[in-house]
Amino acid sequence: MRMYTQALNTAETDDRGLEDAGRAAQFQARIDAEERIEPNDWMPAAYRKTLTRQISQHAHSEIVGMLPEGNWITRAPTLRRKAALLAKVQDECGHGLYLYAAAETLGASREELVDAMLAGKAKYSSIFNYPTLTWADIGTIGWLVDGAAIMNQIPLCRCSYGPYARAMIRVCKEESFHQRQGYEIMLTLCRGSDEQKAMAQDALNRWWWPVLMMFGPPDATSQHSDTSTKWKIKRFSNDELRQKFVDATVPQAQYLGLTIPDPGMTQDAEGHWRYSEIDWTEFKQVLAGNGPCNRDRMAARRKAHEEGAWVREAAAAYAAKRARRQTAQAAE
Ligand code: FAQ
Repeated sequence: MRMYTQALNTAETDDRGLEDAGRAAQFQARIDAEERIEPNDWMPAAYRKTLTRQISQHAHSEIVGMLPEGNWITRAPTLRRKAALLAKVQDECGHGLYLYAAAETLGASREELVDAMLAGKAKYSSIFNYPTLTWADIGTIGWLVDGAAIMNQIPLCRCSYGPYARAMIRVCKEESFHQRQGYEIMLTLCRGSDEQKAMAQDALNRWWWPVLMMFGPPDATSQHSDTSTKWKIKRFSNDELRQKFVDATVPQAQYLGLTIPDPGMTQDAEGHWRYSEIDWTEFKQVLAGNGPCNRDRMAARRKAHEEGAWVREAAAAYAAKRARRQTAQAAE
């Protein structure tokens, strides 16, 4: 369903043979002047392509990201925890929907974007390929995964592409609630029994390194960073955001009385926490589909997509019926 693209210029009409040096220079001048690019504005085909890639992968991450936490909704320890977790998981679904809508303004249909993910051609965040073994994992996801997401997404509120930047504003507000609910779960566990504190430490041990990988490969090997920085899609590099996240998180772990599983970590003269080498082989393995839960996640999404086919068909049939009725009424 091409809900948002009907009134927009298509890639064929606005990119056709017009990508000359003059237009590209004008486009870059608009970016440099901090102007927002909107769906009907001329844009280089590569800008459209990289944004469609990033926004759709971001959307897939939100949707696949519902699975690890969804696994704990029926097992949350109290009614209050259950209500908050349910609301958080629903928020993630909403984020996926705003992001698909933002990607559609670039001319791709929702169907083709989702199909690319289900076919394994489009990525989603590596972090959602790890299992949630205990209740402390739910606290850790809110604290660290949402914490990392906020660090990455606050600058995206100033991204050069209008629909993406605007979607990020609401997403970030909701993520900050998620981060606090996660931290509060951790605080409760850390102030609880020895077993509860050990459970919190174990979750931190398992999630720390995968969370650092969320920010993407090191700058030296990040293939899209140069162009995305030039186009002000990215305002900070992968390593810069990773460092900001580590610096913000160390005092939070200290307050909880938890130990970050990196004995080599030291604070430099400027106050930055220097962490040890990340195991990029693990990251590559997860991206290649060999993480602990990749197969389960893809199977769950394919099943949900197949089981939801009748809902999409019913919605499309109803939309067609309404459109026919409106045309008939307009003709009266
Ligand atoms: N996982 O050249 P770069 C959330 C890929 S938060 C998988 O550096 P770029 C909230 C990258 O796509 C998580 N793939 O790429 C939530 C590229 O491959 P490609 C989602 C990764 O785009 C919380 C290749 O590696 N957030 O969902 C990862 O300049 C709790 C080379 O990398 C976003 O998507 C990774 N970690 O920078 C939900 C934020 N890192 O596309 C539920 C928006 C890199 O050529 C529960 N995205 N790759 O096949 C971004 O800011 C950027 O895309 C980066 C990567 C920073 C992720």
